[in-house]
Amino acid sequence: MADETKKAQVAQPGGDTIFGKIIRKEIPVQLLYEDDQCVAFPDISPQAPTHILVVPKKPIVRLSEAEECDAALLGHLMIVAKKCAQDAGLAKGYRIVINDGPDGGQSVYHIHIHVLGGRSMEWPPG
Ligand code: DGP
Repeated sequence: MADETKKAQVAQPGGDTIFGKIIRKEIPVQLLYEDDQCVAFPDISPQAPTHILVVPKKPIVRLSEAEECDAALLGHLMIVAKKCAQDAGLAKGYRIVINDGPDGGQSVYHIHIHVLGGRSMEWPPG
């Protein structure tokens, strides 16, 4: 089951991902935030007591493929991530993560920000 889920998450080049289906409301999630540019919802496999994903509606594949014209959108995602952390009560702090590519541990090829909190984070990350 876990393997099947993992396979389903990995988009073909230029293809759709599970996040595209979530954005189009083809797959129900608990939406924590939505505007014209992005959505936020809990991660299905939380790595901390609070684990939220902030996903742009524009399907940028990965951070390394983002362009100058995406700068405002990427900044907006950070502000939304901050708001989500505040709404989740993460007053003691939190961690923001963007995984990029195979070595970065990216499994869904539609760029997203992880907001992790509710416990003390370690450094360096694994
Ligand atoms: P990354 O490995 O950085 O690409 O993160 C992808 C995250 O997406 C991973 O933590 C699990 C999460 N995820 C995958 N599929 C789903 C899903 O269908 N629903 C939700 N809520 N999260 C998902």
